[in-house]
Amino acid sequence: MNLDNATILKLADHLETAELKAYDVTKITDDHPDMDWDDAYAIQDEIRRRKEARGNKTVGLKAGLTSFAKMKQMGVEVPVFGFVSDYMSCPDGGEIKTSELIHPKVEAEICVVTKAPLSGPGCHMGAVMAAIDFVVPAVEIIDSRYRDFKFDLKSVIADNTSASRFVIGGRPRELADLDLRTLGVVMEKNGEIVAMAAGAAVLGHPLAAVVMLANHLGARGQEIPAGSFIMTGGATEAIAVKAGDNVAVRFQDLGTVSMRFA
Ligand code: 0L1
Ligand code: MG
Repeated sequence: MNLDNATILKLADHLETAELKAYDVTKITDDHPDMDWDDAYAIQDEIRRRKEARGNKTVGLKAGLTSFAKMKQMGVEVPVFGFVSDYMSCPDGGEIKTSELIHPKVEAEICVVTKAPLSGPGCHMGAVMAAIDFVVPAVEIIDSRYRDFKFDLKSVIADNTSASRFVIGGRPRELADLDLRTLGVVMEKNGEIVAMAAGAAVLGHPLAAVVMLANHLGARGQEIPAGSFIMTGGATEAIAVKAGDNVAVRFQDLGTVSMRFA
């Protein structure tokens, strides 16, 4: 690590305050060009610690930048990992207040809930398949705290991978009843199709994101606990939304997730 503890704490406060008060900031590597991957995750861990100390529960884990469309959109080549908190969860068909956000975008995500712990290194698709309790669709609302979504990978990891809100909807299904690679996703905004994809757009198979997450945590002495909700990453590019927009995402075999932005 290249940053001292005081700087980690200061940057966590800087980014989390921007999130909670909904204002944007410049990317933190501008002032800290030597910061490394461990520094970036240490800042994210400190943001998580602050939320939990305040009474917010961590209710899920997320992989981001897992689709070829998102990697291209963001000009990066490796996924990132973050978490979601209880207050980020919004009801299916409900309203999301844009006044609490900076510049939200929506992503269609195939998600899973586990029934057994998963640990790396050495985690593989078979272990992940055996550990899945059910598959469920969700929409993630990302909201980078960085001005104009301009960041590099370390800055975005520190910013908890732009996590902001999420909506779980549709219906849970057993993994054995689905082919996650060919599962189609159609995103509509105000009744018009704005993006579409199949599950294979996420790293060739959405569960590959769970394998990577388990191995990422394993390298840090952590595991995915049983009962974890995991978002595997947007299958399509992220679509910008504003007050007045209605979004519906139709997932083949999993149902529809919808929300309106006020
Ligand atoms: O969930 C995501 O894919 C977000 C990753 C962070 C980059 C972004 O804000 O698009
Ligand atoms: Mg996402």
